[in-house]
Amino acid sequence: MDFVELYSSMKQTVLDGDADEAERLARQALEAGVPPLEAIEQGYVKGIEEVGALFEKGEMFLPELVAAAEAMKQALGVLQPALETSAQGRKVLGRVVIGTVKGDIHDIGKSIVGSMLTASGFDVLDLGVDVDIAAFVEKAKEFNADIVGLSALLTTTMPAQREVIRKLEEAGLRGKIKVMVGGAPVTERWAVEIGADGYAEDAIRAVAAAKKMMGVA
Ligand code: B1M
Repeated sequence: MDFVELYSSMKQTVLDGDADEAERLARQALEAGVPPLEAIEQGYVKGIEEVGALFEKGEMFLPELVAAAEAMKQALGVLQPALETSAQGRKVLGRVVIGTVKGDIHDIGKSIVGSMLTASGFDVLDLGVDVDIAAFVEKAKEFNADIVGLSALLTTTMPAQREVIRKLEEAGLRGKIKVMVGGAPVTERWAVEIGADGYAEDAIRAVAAAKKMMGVA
């Protein structure tokens, strides 16, 4: 099977919500030497994007969306550790606390961004999803973070990004901690409006933005 065919099968496993097959193909890809990020982006992400479009048009429903996300996560369970191993033994570029904001349980993109930052030499503390505004501030202090990364996938949860920035300001931490925002509905314009230090459209750009914030770009 060539890579193009493999990517197309990966996409299909997400559309079918077939978690076992998604995982099997992820293992096959690693054995064949496919770069993990390429498998994620050329294969599984294409599937979940199509699922999102079908869901929006009312041609796919919530149970199918859940199954598709499960298939994607099962594959990521195989591919993410492979992404992250490339960071071992390297100099730490910075410390990042990342999470999906309050009210929002979308974790796929945020986790890819976290893995890519790890792979690129950042120390990352992933707080998970539906993270309280105050928890970002507390954990950033505890972890001695240089950057707080806030992911939001819903237009209704984007305002929580602004709230975290406010709380960091109130805690007197904004001079020390940079804030990066992202997620499908988030834009550069929104980032500027809420006073974030950076925005990234995808995981590769998130690494570039984080490096820039640390002055290592
Ligand atoms: Co949801 N969902 N969902 N969903 N879901 C969207 C976001 C939606 C656009 C679908 C649609 O209608 N087309 C829509 C939002 C509409 C809106 O607000 N405008 C939507 C909705 C409505 C909902 C529910 C409300 C549905 C319902 O219950 N009726 C519900 C909300 C639950 C909640 O959070 N409270 C819901 C639930 C779910 C599932 C649980 C079923 C599942 C998530 C499972 C999981 O994550 N464990 C799910 C999924 C899978 C999606 C879609 C289809 C795919 C999201 C995804 O994983 N994309 C999504 C459609 C879409 O986005 N087009 C949709 C792949 C991922 C790699 O991309 O997350 O964008 P993404 O991350 C990218 C970049 O955005 C960026 O880099 C990543 C990697 O390249 N990035 C960052 C992300 N975070 C970053 C942070 C950074 C920097 C970059 O710095 C810190």
